[in-house]
Amino acid sequence: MTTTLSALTQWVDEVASRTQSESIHWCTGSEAEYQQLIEQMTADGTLSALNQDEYPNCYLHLSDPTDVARVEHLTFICTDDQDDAGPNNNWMAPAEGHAKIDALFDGAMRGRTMYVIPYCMGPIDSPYSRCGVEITDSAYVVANMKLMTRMGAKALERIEREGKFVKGLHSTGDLDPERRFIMHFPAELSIKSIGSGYGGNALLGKKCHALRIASYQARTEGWLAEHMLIAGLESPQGVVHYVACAFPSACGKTNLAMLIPPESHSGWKVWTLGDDIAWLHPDKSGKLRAINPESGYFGVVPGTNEQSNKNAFDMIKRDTIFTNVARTDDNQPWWENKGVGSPAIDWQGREYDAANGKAAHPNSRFTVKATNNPSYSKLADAPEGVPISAIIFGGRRKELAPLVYQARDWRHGVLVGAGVASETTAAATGAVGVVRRDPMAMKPFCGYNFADYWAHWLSFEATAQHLPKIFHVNWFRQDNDGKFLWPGFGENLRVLRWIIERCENRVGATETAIGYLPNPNDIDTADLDISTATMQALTSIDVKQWQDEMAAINEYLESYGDRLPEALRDECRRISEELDAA
Ligand code: GTP
Ligand code: SPV
Ligand code: MN
Repeated sequence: MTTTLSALTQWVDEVASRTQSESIHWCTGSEAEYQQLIEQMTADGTLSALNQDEYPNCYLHLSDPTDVARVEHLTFICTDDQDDAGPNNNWMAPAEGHAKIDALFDGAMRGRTMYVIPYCMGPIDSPYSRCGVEITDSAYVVANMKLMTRMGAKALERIEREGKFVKGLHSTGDLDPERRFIMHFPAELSIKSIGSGYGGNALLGKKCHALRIASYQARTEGWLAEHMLIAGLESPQGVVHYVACAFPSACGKTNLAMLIPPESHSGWKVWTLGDDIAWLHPDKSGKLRAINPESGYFGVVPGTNEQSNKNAFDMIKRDTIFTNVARTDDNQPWWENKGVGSPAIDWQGREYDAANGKAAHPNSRFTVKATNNPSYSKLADAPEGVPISAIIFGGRRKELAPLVYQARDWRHGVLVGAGVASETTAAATGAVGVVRRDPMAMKPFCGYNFADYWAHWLSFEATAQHLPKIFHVNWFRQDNDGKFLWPGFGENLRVLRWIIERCENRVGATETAIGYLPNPNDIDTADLDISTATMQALTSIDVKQWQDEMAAINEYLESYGDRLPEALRDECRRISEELDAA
């Protein structure tokens, strides 16, 4: 396989000559190709087969121990003007970025095969989809891209037809963290990444293309590329509402996207459209429609068990690539809170010893295609996407943020999104558990200045008449002993029900300075073991704490200077004044 598109041939030739790759493999995306790659990787030690009786077609990859998560400090947006990247991004001038990373690509693929992966983000026949080509020297990346994207011949056909594609160049390099960079050149629709084999750094269709480059494109084209799950919530009456939820990394998107209703909620059903990324477009009727650009899940493994997420637990029993989990003595994958089995070998391939810390890396991941999910919605393949009733922001806040509240209107909702803060997780290298601002859960993923991004969000008020209602949730409030106040997981459906009822104007609410909160009895907890006092704490606000929070949000927003939209400044002031009056 080669291509009729000269721009692509030219680029492939250029890369081959710079990197000195030994051979070129054009990926077709066929099952046979996938199996051949798996065989090759089990032969060379990149993968090892797991217990094939219990986990058919499942494999384990143990990464370099210094290469286990996203590296935000090594991720750059290269725009001519630094202000276009904004205070939310690391910046380098494009010429400097190219020079720096090209030097690392010189000869980087000597003795290695260079894989050319044409891929399509989104249903292959959707006008909302966008294509790219990733060149990589990692067979592990190819196999993951096969599960995560629509990859191969069909994508190449579309690319040849359109003549336009995002260029992603990747090499694992020597895995030295000192020679690791992930650079984005939005104006050139190009990405260059070297020195890491880890998901978000190496599967360039995902965060690099579908969020950073796509958000930049979306701004000029009038849509939104967001770090959101998409799920359909079906009532016992058969009415389905689609929601899109933006929670920061490792804050519960995968879990919510495949939620199993509690026993008391028979007749309810949750359908998964996506667990990480949503592309939202205003349609002719003034609604926002969402597609999931991905076709697989790259999900957090630890914590996945029969109780917390049975759909995921079952889904990853076959056809799955595990990265950095532990193994039992009969070669089954194992992780913290799996609920069954015990570790024999840890994620670094050592005999398990509790003194060495956790058996599975806290950011160990599974890769599996979406169609293996028991709650998979066929509409994930619909070219026109699904209409969104509610946008739900959230984060990990052990204090302050109530279980749920609703923004007064779109403009207020944009402020709620811009003010999101969350405790950091193991999804990125660095300290865990530190509260930081993560607007719209996009801090690591917005390809341009957040101030311009908020202005873009605000602009939808004028272009789409039937915008989704906007909410904020927090499953992570804790008591003084560090125990979660809310049971979470499947029980979150109770909160989603209130959200739907609000969308349908079927339930009242208490109006507060920060937005609408549920009335005490409007969240159904009849069969839950949770006290009235706890529910009271979860559905009320502490005015003093919120005054401080609004001051912190205001200070954060002001750090964006002149570009900050006046509307956000006004909203912030309005809420602070209402809190002062309360
Ligand atoms: P990325 O893939 O990194 O973008 O993350 P994600 O948002 O999809 O996170 P995921 O759903 O994988 O959740 C990560 C962690 O949050 C796991 O350890 C879960 O067990 C935990 N978690 C998810 N939902 C809940 C919840 O409702 N309550 C509590 N307490 N923990 C939750
Ligand atoms: C995240 O960190 O938000 C992820 C995992 O979804 S990764 O694709 O590695 O970025
Ligand atoms: Mn994510």
